[in-house]
Amino acid sequence: MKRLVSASLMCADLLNLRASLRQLEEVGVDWLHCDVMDGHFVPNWMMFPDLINAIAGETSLPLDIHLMVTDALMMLPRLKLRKGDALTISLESTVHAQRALAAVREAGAIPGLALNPGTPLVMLEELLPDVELLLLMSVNPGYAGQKLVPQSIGKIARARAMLDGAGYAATRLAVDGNCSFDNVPRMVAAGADVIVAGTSSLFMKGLSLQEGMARLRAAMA
Ligand code: S6P
Ligand code: MG
Repeated sequence: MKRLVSASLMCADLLNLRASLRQLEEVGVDWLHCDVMDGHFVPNWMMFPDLINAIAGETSLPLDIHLMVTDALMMLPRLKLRKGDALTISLESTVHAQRALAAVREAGAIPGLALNPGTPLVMLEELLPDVELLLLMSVNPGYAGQKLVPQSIGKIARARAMLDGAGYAATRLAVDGNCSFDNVPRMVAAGADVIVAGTSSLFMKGLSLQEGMARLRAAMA
């Protein structure tokens, strides 16, 4: 499976988002990761539907929308999803996760499911047919710039084995949180194929996006 870089837009220059989008296209990121935070599920606030829809109108790159909100189903009709966009819900916030995943597929996007570091993989078992993108949080959601929860690497390997063993080899496995130049080789070796790139790599202080991207691709090779 081709390994993808999903650039975390909350780490880009938020006051110059249009210019950031152009630069991210130029350096060749694969997806644009849009974090949505509602101040309830996580103690922070980030992108809202109208902003995400405006971004979708401004780029042809697929959007990788990561909902960290208490009510994913309420938000779904407000998003103008395009074919190829991914919409990931947080399992811990969503009582009717199967319904939400089916609604995302029905809306024409790739249905994704995110698990917090403390959520065991067994919670995913009954949802496997409904998930095309599994996003493992390798930090507790809410902020950029946090340290890896160390047991995440083993969890990636167990998740990949679980997916493959159950006949879901085509399901993508994303990792989000402290995907640093040091951590990414271990994440990829464990079976991750989408790397969410934030302040630990692509947007590292003192590096240009070109340098960050080159180092990240090398770490993912
Ligand atoms: C965190 C959010 C992430 C961050 C990303 C930042 O709740 O879901 O997508 O933006 O993890 O990356 P880094 O390298 O600063 O940890
Ligand atoms: Mg995220």
